[in-house]
Amino acid sequence: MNRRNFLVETTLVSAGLALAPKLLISQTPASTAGNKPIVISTWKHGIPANAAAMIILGAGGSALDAVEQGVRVPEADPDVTSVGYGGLPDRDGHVTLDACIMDDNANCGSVCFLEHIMHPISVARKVMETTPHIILAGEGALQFALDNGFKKENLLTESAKQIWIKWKKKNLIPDKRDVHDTIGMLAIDKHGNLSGACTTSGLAFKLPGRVGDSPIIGAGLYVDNEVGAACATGTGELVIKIAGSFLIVELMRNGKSPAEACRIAIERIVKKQKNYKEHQVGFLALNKAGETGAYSLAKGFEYALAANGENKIYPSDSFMK
Ligand code: SD4
Repeated sequence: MNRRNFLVETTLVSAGLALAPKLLISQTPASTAGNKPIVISTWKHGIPANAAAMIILGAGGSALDAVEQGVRVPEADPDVTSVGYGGLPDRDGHVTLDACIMDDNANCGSVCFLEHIMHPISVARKVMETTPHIILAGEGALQFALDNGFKKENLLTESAKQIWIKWKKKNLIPDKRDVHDTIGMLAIDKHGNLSGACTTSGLAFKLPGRVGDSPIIGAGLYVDNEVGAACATGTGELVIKIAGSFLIVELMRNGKSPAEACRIAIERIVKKQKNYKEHQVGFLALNKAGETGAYSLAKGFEYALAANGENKIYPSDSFMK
């Protein structure tokens, strides 16, 4: 078994997904323009996350509350090995988390290199709402969380630990296309206001101290309530280099559709990054009119879209076919 298959298989089996029934995949979503509320999020774990967000939006709640509550679902799910509790650890066996949130007034909050806290997204929201700062990191972020009533917990599940031990023993170099699956979520509420959230345990087996794109405003997430919102998943280093989510929002400001904007951002990565074939990056976008779009570097990126009374998985178009 090559190292790519090893990682895929061990991750899937540990997540209980290998035997799970296949989710129905529709090819193209119907247009969502004008049909508020809408929630869009990355990967299959976006389905239960969207469902939680839609409960809030359906009751007339804000996009901000919806995205926070939505991404808390995979954060607390031990079977999701790329977000929060159950996330795969860094090289030394520590689960370190990155998250950020942004609202319709350009307020934002972020935490990075945070350990022991199940819901980094809610800590990021607290940073946004109760401090004059935007980003808190590491020990300082942990202390802030504890001071604000968050509980210190062990986030390394037995199965994530076993995957890490196996990885160490075989001395495998993780394939950069397999060790991600951040949840990024964008929502528009019934008033037409946009917000977004992004939360992850980052690249599995990363160097201790490494921070990815997910807590970086403009890279993993960006929201401009006049224009639209975007978020990212995949190799964070590539996303940071092009300020991916900000770039997509600016492209939409200049008239591109969400899908075109995501494609142009991926093409920018291809142009600038010689070894792009070794990576995966996926972008999602949602504009003020309620149109959505997605595009990825490699095949296999999927997203969950909840609108018009449905909540379904769709495959993203990709640069590498
Ligand atoms: C990162 N974008 O840290 C994230 C990776 C990811 O699950 O998708 N994580 O680079």
